Amino acid sequence: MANENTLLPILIVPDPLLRKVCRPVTAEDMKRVKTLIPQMFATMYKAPGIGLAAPQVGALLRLVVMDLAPEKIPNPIVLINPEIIAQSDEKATREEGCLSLPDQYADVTRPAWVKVRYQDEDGHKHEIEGDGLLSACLQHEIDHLNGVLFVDYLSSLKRNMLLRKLAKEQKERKGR
Ligand code: K1U
Ligand code: ZN
Repeated sequence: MANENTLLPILIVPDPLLRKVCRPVTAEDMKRVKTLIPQMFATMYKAPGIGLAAPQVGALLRLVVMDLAPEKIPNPIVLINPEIIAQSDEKATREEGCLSLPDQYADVTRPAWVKVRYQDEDGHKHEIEGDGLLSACLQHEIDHLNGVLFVDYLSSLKRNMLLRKLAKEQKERKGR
């Protein structure tokens, strides 16, 4: 029987669902979304990860969960229909990983600071802004909602190397 602790399978590249543009969450989706949120947190904490977007678990909705300090004081954040409303011209480069590309990491350059508008589970609007890991994670997760993956920011040489390495490791994993 599924409950709030149910772990959802995380889709792995090249699953075509990871390349879809997700649709906005509407009032009619809220029952499903309220079931999905605790399951997404349980899945993210178990992985472990600091963010998870709904398409990574096969739900093509504009929904993200994040917790930047999962091992310290929990600070779970739910972002429904998030949108970047401002960003800096200044760029920052940091290493990113992705639960849909297990064990693959690369330096990604993005705007250093972003401001994001989103709704909570009660439909109230909020804004969150930040730089550093928060900025990278917000952008990474919102990218997922648009079918964009961090490898898309790499040169084709680096991207192909990383994707070939992932395919090889996944094949080995399945053969075990
Ligand atoms: O969306 C995802 O696939 C989750 C991803 C988020 C992310 C990581 C780094 C930069 C931007 C976005 C991850 O959580 S990968 C795992 C990870 O970074 C991590 C896991 C445990 C502790 C600390 C970090
Ligand atoms: Zn990711």
